[in-house]
Amino acid sequence: MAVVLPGQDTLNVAAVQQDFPILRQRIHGKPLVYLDNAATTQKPQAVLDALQRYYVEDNSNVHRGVHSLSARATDAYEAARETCRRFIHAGDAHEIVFVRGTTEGINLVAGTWGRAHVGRGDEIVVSEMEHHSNIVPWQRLCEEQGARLRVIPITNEGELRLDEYERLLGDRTRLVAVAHVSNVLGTVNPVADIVRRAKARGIAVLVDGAQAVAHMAVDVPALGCDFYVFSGHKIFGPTGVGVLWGRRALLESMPVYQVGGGQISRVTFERTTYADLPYKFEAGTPDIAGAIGLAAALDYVTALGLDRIAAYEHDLLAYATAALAQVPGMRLTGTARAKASVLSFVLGDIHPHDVGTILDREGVAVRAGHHCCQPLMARLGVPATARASLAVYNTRQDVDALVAALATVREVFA
Ligand code: 7TS
Repeated sequence: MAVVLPGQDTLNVAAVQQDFPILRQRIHGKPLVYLDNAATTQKPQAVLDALQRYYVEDNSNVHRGVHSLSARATDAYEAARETCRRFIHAGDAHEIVFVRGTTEGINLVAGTWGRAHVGRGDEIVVSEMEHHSNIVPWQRLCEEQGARLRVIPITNEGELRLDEYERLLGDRTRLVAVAHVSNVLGTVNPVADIVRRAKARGIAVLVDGAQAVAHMAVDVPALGCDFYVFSGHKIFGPTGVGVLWGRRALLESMPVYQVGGGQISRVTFERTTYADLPYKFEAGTPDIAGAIGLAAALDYVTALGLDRIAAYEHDLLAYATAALAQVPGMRLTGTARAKASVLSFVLGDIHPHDVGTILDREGVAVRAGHHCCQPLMARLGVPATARASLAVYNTRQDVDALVAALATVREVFA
């Protein structure tokens, strides 16, 4: 079945669902309604096939062998790098560093660029809505270097206070690190604007794209940032692989991160010189299959069309927002004007973990907890939320199932 309806340029979501074998199952006797996509997405058959094909036909180590399998593995791994480059419209495949995921990408920048460029009295700006992965590496860097972490506050709706942001930027600001899309609030941050204001002062910007890439087209030159990071598993690819993109000149100037095999140029016991980009940051055998699977996922998403995905999810989010608003006791956290695919909520005084557990019994998978955003929870004044997060294979029927299951939750706690 065609995933794009011929002549209509809209997605055939029934066909998209068919591409995801895991969705065809029952949980506690009920059809699975998977609404935990911000944590991780499911994998289409095309990705599963790419992983299988690699291990069945091409498995070998990259960059070292003279034999045919190694050449094929190397070609596929480097082709995956090129697919990643194209996907985010980067200019140069040497700027694509394969990492384990967003967390490792941010740690790499903090541990190398950060140590080289952030010193005593300097400042790093993050926002109140960041995931711990985009807080803790900077906090540790600040502690090590005697620098200071500054925080952009948010409004009650969950938007960044750009006036406050502007005020935070100063002579000592070395880096701004912000999420493209919040994993709790769903807020789509005005990244191009954030970058422009930082760049006007010569400040570097890292964008955490973990929650953006599966939901909207990302064009790093248009954003103007210096680093962009994302995880494969949040865009229908495998776990254990992700991408750090950085401007070539910056990556070239950065000290190495992990050291060892694959990232060196020449080693003697006296001295080691390192390989060129991107290999200087890819020590050890990489996740070859992961990179190939990620490329298959990006090809899959590209065939669906990011703009079509964004339009479809925009409608679905509006439908879900209106439907949840009808649920008695519902408090939606995150009502920014620009939002993507995430609905966090608190239902009366029922603990979000209880909400999540009962929803699971109805076949509906959501996440409950602090979502690795404890400072944001403190700002919202809640210990936790329940979170439904949408992907392109979700439908209005899924939202209806969520709403029906929430009625069951309320009955249990009545
Ligand atoms: N940044 C954001 C905005 C995220 O949402 C996540 C993961 C990360 C960074 C870390 O990504 P990783 O692939 O390195 O783990 N977010 C979530 C979540 O919301 N629920 O589980 C993981």
